[in-house]
Amino acid sequence: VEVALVGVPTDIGAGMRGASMGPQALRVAGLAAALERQGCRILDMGDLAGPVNPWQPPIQGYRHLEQVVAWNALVFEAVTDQLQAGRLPLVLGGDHCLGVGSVGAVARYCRRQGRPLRVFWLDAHTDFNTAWLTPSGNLHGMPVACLCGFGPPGLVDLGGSEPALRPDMLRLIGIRSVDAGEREFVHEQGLDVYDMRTVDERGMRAIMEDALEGLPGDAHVHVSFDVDFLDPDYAPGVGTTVRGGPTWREAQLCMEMLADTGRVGSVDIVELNPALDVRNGTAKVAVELVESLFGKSTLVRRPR
Ligand code: DIR
Ligand code: MN
Ligand code: MN
Ligand code: MN
Repeated sequence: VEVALVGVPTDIGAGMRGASMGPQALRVAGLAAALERQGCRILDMGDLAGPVNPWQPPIQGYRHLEQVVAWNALVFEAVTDQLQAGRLPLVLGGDHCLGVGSVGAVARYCRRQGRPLRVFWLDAHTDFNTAWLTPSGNLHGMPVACLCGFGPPGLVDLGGSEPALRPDMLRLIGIRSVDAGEREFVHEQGLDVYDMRTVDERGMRAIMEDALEGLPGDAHVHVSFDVDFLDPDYAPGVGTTVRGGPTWREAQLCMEMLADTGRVGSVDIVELNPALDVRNGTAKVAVELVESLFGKSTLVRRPR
């Protein structure tokens, strides 16, 4: 595979500065070399250049909406370009608001190709807030809602008039922080959420088998990996840590099972905040997980 690294150095959608340094931290942690070891050809497209962070309070439920729209328009275009060139876009965030442009581009591409799409949203949070539900106004808490058609003009219509995703195309894994109003809305919309209680009760293997069930042979799998998915013991370098997340081993299994599908066609790595990290350790963990997502395994394995 040809993998295109697309740097999106933004913290425009977050409540804290620093995720804008994520793309460089991932490069410094050896992302390209790690993927080359898995047989990928790497094209580093460099970083997109969007508006600076004006660091303003929210207006009518949204912080920095104008800038978030501008960044996502750039992301949408860049990801579309890479898909059309036959490459696998690996988006280096940046905060999770960029998921609107990234997944939006993938969804339109799949729709036009007539290919089924399944999106794995690995996160501590459901990211299903809206202007009226959000406790923070931060748009990195809203991308899943935007992709499902609930959000402001400029984001919900990036890829056309219909919503990018139907809830049945999504699998949310590792969830353990859902805001009060968001909780009701997640239930009402019927999102397929594997929260940490479910992971505890059934184990990562069983919940991933469930989440992968019925995946069509020609499906495109998108993985949107919010680094706060991981337990903060393993990944302290994120702005919104929530304890009780997957261990390094559990996360590895999750990535390995996604790799085993052979269907991964696009990936985001988001919310890495080097300003909060220790010796770039969280970026290194993210690279170790992405290696597994691209097929690293200890043994030569026979198909089961
Ligand atoms: C919280 C935090 N639910 C919010 N969301 C985060 O502000 O909407 N998502 N951190 O990744
Ligand atoms: Mn997120
Ligand atoms: Mn999160
Ligand atoms: Mn199920």
